[in-house]
Amino acid sequence: MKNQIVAGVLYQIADLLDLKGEIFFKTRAYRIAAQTIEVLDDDIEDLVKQDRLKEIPGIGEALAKKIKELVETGKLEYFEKLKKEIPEGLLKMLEIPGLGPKKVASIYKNLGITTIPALRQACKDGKLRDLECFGLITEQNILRGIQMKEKTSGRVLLNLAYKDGQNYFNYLKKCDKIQRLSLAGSLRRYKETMGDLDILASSDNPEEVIDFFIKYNDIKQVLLKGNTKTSIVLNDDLQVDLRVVEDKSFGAALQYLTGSKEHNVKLRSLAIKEGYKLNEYGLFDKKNDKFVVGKNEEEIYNKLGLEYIEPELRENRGEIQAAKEKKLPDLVKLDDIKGDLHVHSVYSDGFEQIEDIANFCKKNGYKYVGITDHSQSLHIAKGLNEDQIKKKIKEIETLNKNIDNFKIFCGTECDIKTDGTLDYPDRILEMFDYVCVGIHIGFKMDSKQATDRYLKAMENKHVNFIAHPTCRLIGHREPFELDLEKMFDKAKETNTYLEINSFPDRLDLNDLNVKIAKEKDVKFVIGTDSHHISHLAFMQYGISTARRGWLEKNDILNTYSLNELEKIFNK
Ligand code: DGT
Ligand code: CA
Ligand code: CA
Repeated sequence: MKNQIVAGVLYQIADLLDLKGEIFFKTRAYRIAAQTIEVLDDDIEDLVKQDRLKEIPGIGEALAKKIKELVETGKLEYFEKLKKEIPEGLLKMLEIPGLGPKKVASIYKNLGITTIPALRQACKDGKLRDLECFGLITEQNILRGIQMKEKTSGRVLLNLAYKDGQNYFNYLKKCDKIQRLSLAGSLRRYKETMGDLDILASSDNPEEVIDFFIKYNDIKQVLLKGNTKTSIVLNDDLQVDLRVVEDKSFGAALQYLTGSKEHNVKLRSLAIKEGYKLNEYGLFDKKNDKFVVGKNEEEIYNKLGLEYIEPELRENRGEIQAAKEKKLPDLVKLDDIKGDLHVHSVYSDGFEQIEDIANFCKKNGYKYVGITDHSQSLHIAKGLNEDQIKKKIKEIETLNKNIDNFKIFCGTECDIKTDGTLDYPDRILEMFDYVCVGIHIGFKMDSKQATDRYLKAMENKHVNFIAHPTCRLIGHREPFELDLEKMFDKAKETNTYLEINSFPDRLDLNDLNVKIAKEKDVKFVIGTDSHHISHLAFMQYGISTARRGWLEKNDILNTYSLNELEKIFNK
């Protein structure tokens, strides 16, 4: 059984418990275990076989027993029982952004509603506004949430698609009939969500390649099997399309299949202007249909008078013009990152000791790490009071004495209160090496309130960067409607960096906003917001967002050397 299936069951248990009105900590334990298992490198089946489940942080006796039952029998009695208690449609209703378990339970209890269409109708008929704790605004928000869910549903987050894509790719590499192989489509462009995966292969024996492709062991259904194309659905419901072409067309096909559609349309019209015809088989002379180039993408771009354009830039956001003028950015790379400045430890709601985090970071080539635990008012996340901060600073000082060529910074992720003041007074903020601030409660604000809250926070001279600025959760919570123009101007004026949060359901700021902010000369931090060591690898998704936002190395604080960074923090 796949890690993702086990994680899926745990998520559903958490939702069901929420609907039953169980306490926060019980449901949270299931969610955290699910998050951890989802990104685990180890196969959950192996861990069960080797009796090693309890090595996973956050998994105790009771949870280990349930996972074991689920993996060994394919079923979990506890889950089945819960599902019988609660109508299935309520779980679907929980997926509506802005609708929590308390409200869903109340809608069910008072109105007997168990499906989204019935809920939509009830909102339109004005039946919800009279329930306790509801109102006209809630009704409108729910309608908007339903719309949003319809917009994103069926799309898969980058990290999960990436894992599926890599696994399939590694399997296909073993096919000796394949000459060249590449991921394509939105995954090669590292979009934040995928509709489906696209893979391209070149071969003289396309049918044998397709036979090999559909023998993959994670397939639920074969949708289509042609001579040079096939589509399947994986067990986790993600569709994968394979296209097989002759090797001389590999570059042209890769260019076509990588997209985006908008980029391709623009490129094709440029080709026509230049006297060519471009399609997935190659670049052809318009007059006599003679094949010009097609083996590599570079040749095609170059023939059209362009520099090679990295896949992440191919969204028709000015990249073709920039390629013509040789003004494409020199995109930042994962290797440029020298450390992570947004990491939680056991001091607040993270899972590991600072020492373990630091050793892991150092082993993986980082030069520094910043531990940013939550601030005092965030009780649910075990925010730190003054005594705990002092203890943490001491501990970090001691650790730093015993570790060479590496530095641990003591930071904080300080909450910004509703009035824009910070959760610690200046006297305490001064104790940290640096300060990151973010909004974690009090989300109900109009555009002006939200913007003002940030503008005020940025006025505080201790603030170095803003975490996950729009607070969106992809598919679950809409971003704040900020006046970004004002935000970016203030960030520039106060020298406040903005975070690209790498958590796959955040990616916040997103690619578009990053590009706009960069045009205003704003600088960035790429943080992972890790609560577990396995989350540190999310850095790659922050990097892909940065690349999609046209960022170069120098735009990003945590590409700086330890020396340079210390200078900036000491200013
Ligand atoms: P997705 O799957 O929604 O996340 O996004 P993509 O970009 O992977 O789109 P997909 O899978 O429908 O198609 C893969 C690529 O094929 C796309 O990026 C560009 C190319 N393509 C698909 N349809 C068209 C089209 O109608 N015109 C052109 N020029 N290219 C297309
Ligand atoms: Ca696709
Ligand atoms: Ca496709």
